[in-house]
Amino acid sequence: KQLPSWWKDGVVIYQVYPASFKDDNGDGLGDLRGLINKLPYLKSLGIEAIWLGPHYKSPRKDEGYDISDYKNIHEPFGTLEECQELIDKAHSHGLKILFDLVINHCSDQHEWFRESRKDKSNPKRDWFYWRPAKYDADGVRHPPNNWRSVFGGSAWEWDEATEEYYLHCFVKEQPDMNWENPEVRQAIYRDAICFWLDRGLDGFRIDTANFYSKHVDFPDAPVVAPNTPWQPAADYMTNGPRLHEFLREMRKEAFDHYDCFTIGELPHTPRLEDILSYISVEAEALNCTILFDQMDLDHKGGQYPLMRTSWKLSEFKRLAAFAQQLAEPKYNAHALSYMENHDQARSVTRFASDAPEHRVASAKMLATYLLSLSGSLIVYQGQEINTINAPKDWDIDAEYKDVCTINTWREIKEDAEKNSDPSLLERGREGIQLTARDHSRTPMQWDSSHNAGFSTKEGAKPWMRVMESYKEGINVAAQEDDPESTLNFYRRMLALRKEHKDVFVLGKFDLHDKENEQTMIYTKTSQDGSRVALVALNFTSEPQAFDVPSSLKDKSTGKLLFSTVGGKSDGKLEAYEARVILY
Ligand code: TEU
Repeated sequence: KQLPSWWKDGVVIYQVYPASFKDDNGDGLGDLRGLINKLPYLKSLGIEAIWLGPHYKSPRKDEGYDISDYKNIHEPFGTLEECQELIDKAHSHGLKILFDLVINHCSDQHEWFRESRKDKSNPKRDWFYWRPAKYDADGVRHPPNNWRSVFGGSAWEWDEATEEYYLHCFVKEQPDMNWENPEVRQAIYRDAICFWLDRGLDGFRIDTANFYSKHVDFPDAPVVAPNTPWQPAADYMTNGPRLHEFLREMRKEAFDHYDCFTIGELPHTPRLEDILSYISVEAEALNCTILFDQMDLDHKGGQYPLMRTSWKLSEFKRLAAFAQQLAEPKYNAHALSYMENHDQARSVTRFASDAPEHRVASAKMLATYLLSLSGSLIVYQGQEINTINAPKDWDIDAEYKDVCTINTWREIKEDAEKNSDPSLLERGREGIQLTARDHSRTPMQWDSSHNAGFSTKEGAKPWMRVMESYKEGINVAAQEDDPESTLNFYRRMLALRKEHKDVFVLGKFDLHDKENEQTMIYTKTSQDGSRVALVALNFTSEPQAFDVPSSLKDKSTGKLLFSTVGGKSDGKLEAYEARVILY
């Protein structure tokens, strides 16, 4: 079978979060019309594809990851006709377009679940995981096991009417669909996948792609958090015994009928052999994956998902090198890298510095890193204008909207009170300020007008507070006019990536300073070995010495491609400088 070609050599994908990209009709939520009008902007960046976050009909308990109708659009975002127009106009700009595919769970308002919960004999009863309660010696009712939902509390919800629990790995309004039932799988292929590919869509970013097969004997998870009954259960919720079978079937029955690209999100999958078993060409399952370990380095260390953990640059680099292996021809797979998305706070704040004097250099340094990696890449909206996290003086209860933040913050407050531990509260607040998903969900900053140009209609109130940083040069219009802006740096770097495709897109990645905690020095070598790009990054606010790797020392041909701070070609990197030398 011939492989699809449009993504094979690597593509740069721009992720749009529909609620916060551009509000055209003035209701405070982004919409499809707003996005359609911004296609020329996206084209001007030099990206090749768009991934649109969930725009389907949804009660939005988890911002659209709870879909109540796969074949329809969330009304405030627009209509089916506008969606078709978006696909067609993206194509006429030469851009591919991917949607989000959220099929581990649906909304509790989806027709399938409404039927399922009606009564035990309903033909769709078995479309979800219904299980009886457990009763203890005192006759007290308990859920079937101790699994903690990813967003807090038990992963089971009691249904009063039919007196059984149903499983929800995420919030209770996101019931998990029973993939063990072949009718469910066929309905998903038909409604959620083929319906859109038939309309010209180019592929999907597949949400929680390793949750479809779980341990359906539902054993208790080991107790790691003794102060709560609900234990982290990712090992049981993901990568279950039938996952390969399900992914292959979905590929064969749906994706293989189209020239489409599939990016599967694989949380909790750190091992190379497991990853390859899903994404190598021989696996005939997914085309590539979104991995988590590198971007989770500074959080997810314990019981609460947003708690800050200390991270080391050496670990960051090790995980970068690990993921870049997937681009090596010997693995017959495809690599994909990212630094931000709608689940990850802003990279400048987390991995470099968002201080006013450092944020532009930081963003260019991180852009040099990301855009010099082999394979496909995702750039998240706002990343190209060095957007930073929301300021620390934002009141968590008033301004943060994400259900994960809200639940976690509630849990932390309760536990702090219960255990008389005010330091827990402080650590919780600090964690949220650094890593909450809300930071990447604030409205896109287009210009310096009211609401940063996101919602321009008179009286419009954006669904999330707009960050004041738009007044400090973090907006598209201001950066358009400045040749030295982060925005124009992204454009230049994306062009260089194409011009030197042999090293940047297809080259072999070799890390040269594994143990160093201040700098990241690596080479990208073309497959035939004839050309090398040396990338030197300073992750600190102090000047750092760097050594040209010995393999390059005797090459007299090294030519400075660029330095992000106009650096001289001496042996020191300035604060947050990125320098690239071509051999
Ligand atoms: O995220 C999958 C996932 O595992 C998340 O729990 C992630 O670890 C978490 O957001 C970090 O706090 C996907 C979507 O990207 C996310 O937006 C959804 O909320 C989730 O699935 C449920 O659909």
